[in-house]
Amino acid sequence: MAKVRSVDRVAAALDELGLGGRVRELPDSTRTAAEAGAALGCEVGQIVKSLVFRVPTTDEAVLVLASGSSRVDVGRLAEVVGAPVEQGSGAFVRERTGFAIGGVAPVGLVAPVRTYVERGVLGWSLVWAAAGSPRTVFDATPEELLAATGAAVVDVAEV
Ligand code: 5CA
Repeated sequence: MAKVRSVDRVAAALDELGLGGRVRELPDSTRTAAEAGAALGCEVGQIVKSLVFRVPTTDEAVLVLASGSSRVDVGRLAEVVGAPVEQGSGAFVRERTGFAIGGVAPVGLVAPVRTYVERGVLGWSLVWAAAGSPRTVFDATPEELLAATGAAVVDVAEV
């Protein structure tokens, strides 16, 4: 497969989804939800974290799109998945998504990954997600994000 820059992969995926032109490159780091919120001047809850987990028994990857103000409870996620889960290593994240940590996007992955949306994301009219690098983001409504990813909404935040 030809090597395509990860930000270009995300932009192409968004174009195909009818969400073209949404990517914004920022002068400041958006590597973490807190940094992205500060760089965009929005609430940290509006930042969508794209968190990659691994199912040790099957080596499957699971992507959780979580509100920046939520923490994913791995016990609750394991119940949804039906098997124990652990946080994916940096190498695992890169292999399964084609993105480095800090720039993992919900679309434009190198291969399909089972994806869930944490319910807290639905509490905002507009959210921002990473677009393939630690300085790029794109905006979407939660409904657009759900349609783009085909993800189910799940209650996996720590309470
Ligand atoms: N660009 C922002 C959102 S716009 C972003 O990517 N945020 S994030 O939350 O999706 O990515 C940071 C996350 O990467 C952290 O919450 C953490 O779960 C994960 N992470 C950070 N360092 C490591 C590491 N060494 N190994 C595995 N996961 C890590």
